[in-house]
Order: sequence, then structure tokens, then C-alpha cells
Amino acid sequence: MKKIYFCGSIRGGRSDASLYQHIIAHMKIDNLVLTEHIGNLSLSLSEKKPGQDQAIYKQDTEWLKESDIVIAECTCPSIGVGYELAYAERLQKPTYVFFRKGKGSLSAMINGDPFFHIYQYETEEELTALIDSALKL
Ligand code: 6IA
Repeated sequence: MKKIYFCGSIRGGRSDASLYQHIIAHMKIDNLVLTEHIGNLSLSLSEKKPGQDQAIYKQDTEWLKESDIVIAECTCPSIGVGYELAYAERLQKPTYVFFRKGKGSLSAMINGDPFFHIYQYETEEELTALIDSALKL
């Protein structure tokens, strides 16, 4: 059982939210996904409470420190996910980045960084199989 820090776009756009939900449900069968709220389809993007973002930053950076592995779905560009990837590198966590073929291009700052294990995929089945292999390593 691994502690997984899963990254996916929130304010960057929720077009892949149901894909995140499916892969989180799959990873949860044998692992602990620290960030399972990313797959929550009813996450409210407009809600803003005082101190909310500071609390999110504190919790997420603690979870990053606690995680065994970082898995990021990067098809939908997100500043938060880019930040988390750089933070994961600083912590030297094994970090896997997944990107759907034919959907624009992954940022050169991620694609060009040899620290990251980067995989392109076409179907959800292919993505699930790639994640399973990463979790076995
Ligand atoms: O820039 P983004 O919002 O797209 O960044 C997404 C990444 O930042 C995700 O991988 C999360 O780990 C983290 N993150 C961003 N927002 C949240 C959040 N609530 N809760 C936990 N982690 C987050 C946001 C709720 C808000 C929209 C009302």
C-alpha cells in the first residue's frame, strides 16, 4: 500500500474531473490516495472563505511531504499542479506525469525536466495500466 499524492487541475479547469474520479477510485483499491477530493465532481470553484487558500496550501504541502509517490494528470494545464510538481522534485519524491496524446502540448518546463517520469496515453484503460506499473516499481 502506497500513500499517493494525486495532482489534477482544479482552478485550471474541471474538464477532466470525471477522469480524475475514475483513476482515484482505481488507485484506492490497493493504496491510500491523500488527495481524493480532486475527483469530487461537485467541488465548488466559487466558494471562498477567509484563510481557505492558506489552509489548502498548508495541508497539501504536508501531504506532499508524507507521500510515497506523486502522480499527476497534466492534460488540463494548471498552475497549482505545476507548483506541486516542482515541490515534489524539491522533496525528491518519485513523480509520474501523464498526458493525453493529441491534446495540445505539455509545458516544456515539465516535459524538459529529466527528473519526471513522463508518459503519454490515449485511452483511460491505457492510463490505468501505466499507473499500475508505476505503483509496482
Ligand atoms: O491551480 P489549480 O487549482 O488547478 O491547482 C490544482 C492543484 O492544487 C491540485 O493538484 C490540488 O492538489 C491543489 N489544490 C487546488 N485547490 C485545492 C483545494 N480546494 N483543495 C485541495 N487542494 C487543492 C480548492 C477549492 C476551491 C476551488 C474552492
